[in-house]
Amino acid sequence: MTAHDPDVTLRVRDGLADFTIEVPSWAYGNSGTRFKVFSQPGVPRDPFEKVADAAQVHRFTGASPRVSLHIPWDRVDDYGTLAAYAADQGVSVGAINSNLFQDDAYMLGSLTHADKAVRAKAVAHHLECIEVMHATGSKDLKVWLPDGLNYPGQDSLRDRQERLADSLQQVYAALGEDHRLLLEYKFFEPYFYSMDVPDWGTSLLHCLALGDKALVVLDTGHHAPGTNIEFIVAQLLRHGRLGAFDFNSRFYADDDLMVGAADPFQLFRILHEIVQQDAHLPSSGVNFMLDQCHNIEPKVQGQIRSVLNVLESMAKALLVDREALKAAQLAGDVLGANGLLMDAFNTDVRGLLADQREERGLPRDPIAAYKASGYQDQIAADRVGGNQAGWGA
Ligand code: LRH
Ligand code: MN
Ligand code: MN
Repeated sequence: MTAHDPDVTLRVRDGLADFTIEVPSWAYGNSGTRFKVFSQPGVPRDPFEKVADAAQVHRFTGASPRVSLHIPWDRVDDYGTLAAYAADQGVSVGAINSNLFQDDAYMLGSLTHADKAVRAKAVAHHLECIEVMHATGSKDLKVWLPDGLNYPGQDSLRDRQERLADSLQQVYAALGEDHRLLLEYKFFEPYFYSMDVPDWGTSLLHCLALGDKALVVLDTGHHAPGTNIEFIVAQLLRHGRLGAFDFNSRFYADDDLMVGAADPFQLFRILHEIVQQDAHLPSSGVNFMLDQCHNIEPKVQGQIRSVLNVLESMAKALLVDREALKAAQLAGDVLGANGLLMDAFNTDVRGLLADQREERGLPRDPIAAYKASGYQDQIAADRVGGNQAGWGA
């Protein structure tokens, strides 16, 4: 297979026509590990500057028109002004992420806490996030629950699920008509014995109890090593409950490295399941987001690279000849079916994507164009005293 066959070119162009990737506001601030946060020149000093950086990613890729916010990291006095600024920059506000992991009150839990007053505080935080959604036009409330236990016996596993169901119900009831609640799972960290939403099954059960507007978020870094993530994708799509991805890549834990950097083949396998169920089309409602930190690499460039990595992988997934694959599968042609996937994965689509960008008036090489634009030098000169990702920025 070559990427230049006319029908292949068309399939990729059509498949990517309305495919977008949402970028996170927190990717542009300084970040690091628990050992060291590195400072980089020109990092944003406030949410407006984060939005400006996010807009650069869209300007050069044409594929990332939304930026997710994290509250309170991106708290501002007037969210309408922030949304208007985003629109001026050519992007819009995407998901609103709540934050339950930076308050002393939540040491033993937030939405699951044994004390009703702490649960009420955590629910109230989500009501604030819903207000932000109304003010910015955001449709997705994204909840990652950092609650869990470090020691067996520390609290009742069962009671925590009951409390969580009750808290989530209160949040769900406050959603606007066209809002969705996206519930993210993670199997470990910040607690290490048991997390309260450790896996897709737990997230799905809570979503099913809540109603149609509750969907699961799959963060690719939140599974045990070796987990077959594409199976989870296929299963959630089958039930119409895959709300969003947090894309990133990992070698060991929740590394938050650039998507497609550690295991491009896994990304391809995931996107193959997406394409098989037409979930790359906006009508599927799946929000493809990045959730990454660029600790040691330049941040805007890191985001551009990540968007390109997803587009490349998606283009390869679109190359797979669905009819031929189905025929091989039904015929029990093991090697034929596997060969169709491997051919697609091994096809170099970079030239094809550059051609298609050019057709749309975008740069063939977005990273080179960004570097040549002078934006990075400008922000390094203009912004003195940029902040850590999240905290205070
Ligand atoms: C938790 C997580 C979640 C948070 C983000 C900062 O590990 O993936 O999505 O909101 O990191
Ligand atoms: Mn995440
Ligand atoms: Mn994470």
